[in-house]
Amino acid sequence: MEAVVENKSVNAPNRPYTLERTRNIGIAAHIDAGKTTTTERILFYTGLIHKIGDVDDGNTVTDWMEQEKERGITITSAAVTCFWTQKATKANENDIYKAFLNVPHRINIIDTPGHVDFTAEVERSMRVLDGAVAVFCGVAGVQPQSETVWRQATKYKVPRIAFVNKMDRTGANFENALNDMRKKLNAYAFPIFLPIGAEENFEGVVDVVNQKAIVWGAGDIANEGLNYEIKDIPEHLKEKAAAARQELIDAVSNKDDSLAELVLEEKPIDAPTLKAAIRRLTCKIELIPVLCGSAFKKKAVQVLVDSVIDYLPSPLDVPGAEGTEVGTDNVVKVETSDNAKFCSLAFKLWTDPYAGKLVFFRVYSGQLKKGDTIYNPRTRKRERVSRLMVIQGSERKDVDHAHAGDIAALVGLRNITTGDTLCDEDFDVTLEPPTFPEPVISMAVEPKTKADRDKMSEGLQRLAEEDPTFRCFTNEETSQLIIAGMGELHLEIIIDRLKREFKVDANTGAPQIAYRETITKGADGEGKFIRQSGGRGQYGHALVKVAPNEKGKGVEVNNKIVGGAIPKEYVPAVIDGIEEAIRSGVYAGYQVIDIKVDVIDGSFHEVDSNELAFKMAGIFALKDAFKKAGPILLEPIMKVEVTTPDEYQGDLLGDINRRRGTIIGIDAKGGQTILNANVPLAEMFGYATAIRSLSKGRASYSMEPLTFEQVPNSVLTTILDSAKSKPAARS
Ligand SMILES: Nc1nc2c(ncn2[C@@H]2O[C@H](COP(=O)(O)OP(=O)(O)OP(=O)(O)O)[C@@H](O)[C@H]2O)c(=O)[nH]1
Ligand SMILES: [Mg+2]
Repeated sequence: MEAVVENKSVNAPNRPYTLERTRNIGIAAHIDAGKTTTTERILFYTGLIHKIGDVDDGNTVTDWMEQEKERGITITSAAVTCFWTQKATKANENDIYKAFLNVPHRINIIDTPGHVDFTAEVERSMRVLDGAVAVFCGVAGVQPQSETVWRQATKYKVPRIAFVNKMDRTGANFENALNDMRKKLNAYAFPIFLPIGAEENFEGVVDVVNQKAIVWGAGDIANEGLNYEIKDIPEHLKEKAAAARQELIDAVSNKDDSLAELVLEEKPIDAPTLKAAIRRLTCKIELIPVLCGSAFKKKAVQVLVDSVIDYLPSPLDVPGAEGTEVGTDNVVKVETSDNAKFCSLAFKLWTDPYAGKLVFFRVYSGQLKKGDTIYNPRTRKRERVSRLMVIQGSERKDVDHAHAGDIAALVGLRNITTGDTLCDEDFDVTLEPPTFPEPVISMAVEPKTKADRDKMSEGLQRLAEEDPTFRCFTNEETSQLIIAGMGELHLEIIIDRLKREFKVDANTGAPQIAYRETITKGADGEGKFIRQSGGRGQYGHALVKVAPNEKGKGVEVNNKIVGGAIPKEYVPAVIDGIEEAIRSGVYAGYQVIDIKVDVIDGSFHEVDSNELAFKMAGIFALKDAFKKAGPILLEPIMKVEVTTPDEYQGDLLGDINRRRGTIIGIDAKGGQTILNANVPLAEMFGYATAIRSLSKGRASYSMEPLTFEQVPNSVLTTILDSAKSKPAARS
């Protein structure tokens, strides 16, 4: 057994599980790959729950929302804490080397949704995790959303292991899934477990490192997968297993010098040496160990948890967080240690039916005690922490302490939004918040009874606080409430939550495209709001400079006034005006994105100046500059993947062309043709019906938001005209 060296200088004496013995992991995958089922099994084997639930019965721990239970899909990510000790209790289990045998570990797991409409949940989870289990369907292999979550994990530098699930399903093929990973994800992926049998004969796995078989027995699920046996590798797999071990050693020694040395000296490689080298590479994201199993049939989940401990990093095995000193560009290292100043990131807000408002946060350094005061550099406000909590299985458990590397929840704090840094007041840094995509679809909503209007806007406001990809606002011209989100399902769930949690029934309009406006060059603009005709007048005057901001960087408004051209007390009013104009759009009434605005000059009048006049001046100045800055309209572009029998390929391609689509690739897989294309969302309404009739119901498709691109001139006029006649559609 590898000794767990626990570093006293970073671990406080009172923490129950040291940093070395902590794993923060996410489970991420395409929709329906089996993330929630896998998580549920993990919670059962780790002893956190005593009865296994199933997604299809609507009784799993992590899919606890009513909408999740009813639909059998995950909507919101759930963070749960569990505990695992690698054991050798079965006969011959000592033949299997486990790197941390008998050492108790704490695992924080975040089960994420796979549906594209809830991609923000994956984004925020990846931001705070140290490692991930990427789950793949053994039949379908790498699916479109698997690529997306893989990209998200890469973006946040998250080490991962791959779990090829559903090995019991008809058509399951481990090799295909592995090749898919190598080809489509460019993954340096190598099996550390091989399947024994497949489909209804899937029995268990070959442990490649230890060259042993672990078998759950065909069809035997009555024991909830608790009984397994350690056996010799079956005769027919011996050669394959030995080859896999050799391939693994070659792959690892290609990248790991110390293993390469042993190979060169032709020394035998024992399991501890090999495991340690695999762990080093996995933590550096240079290798993806691949496992397989069937979560549903309760096979090979224990080896998955053992592998999480063996290979995925503790908070100390990944580079420490970095923050920016407030008000400067100075990068500050945040030391992963209980003994450093407190610094954490709030990554999720959630109104819990039992506990009230929860703020989930990840501690990067220092410790937090009940009764401590935390500081929020964004608002420059302090708040006292009266309650701390962790979620264990379905229980909410009060705790007194949170340490470096922990994920926990604060209860009852108010002025916090997703992505806020919470820290010690004398450690004034901000951590990089997760970034979220822009909503692509919008619709008008109104309460069924007029009296509910206030209740409805309050409910929508609350839901928008929790979900950074959901927006709601009032259209200034029509006074209609508009909601915007990542897809029709996303908005449907919002309306449903409004009804159940806020008791407001709503009527909705047809979904509309959430176009955006931006500019292509820099320009200056001037705004004056001057009324001086007897009596007390109005005087506001501002000059601004606008410039395009980097794609995805959003809106930045800065005050660059020098020498009091606009008195300090009126600058916020100017900025307020600018922000209002940005929200309601200039060119065609759609929200403006990716723009930098500097307030550079202006003038004032001793008597007639006031806040309102300066706000109006801000609005006018922004509009003036924007019009001169080469404004363009942007539309959401979707990544579309169509799977079809060969014979319909021609018709489907023609149809995509008519929808202004660009074909990215045409591949063959398992006797089907896969078409990949980028298509404007505006052209995708009604696609489900079209594809059905073009392929006699045999083709299927999935799509997800990819980016925003300029609307071509050929369709611009139509959009501008309809925006004028239907202001409610704008967002
Ligand atoms: N045959 C088989 N079915 C499985 C397996 N794992 C999960 N399923 C089934 O696949 C369906 C989806 O499972 P979930 O666990 O909800 O999948 P998920 O990845 O959490 O789905 P989302 O959260 O909605 O993205 C359910 O009907 C499960 O019973 C497996 O190993 N074998
Ligand atoms: Mg799920």
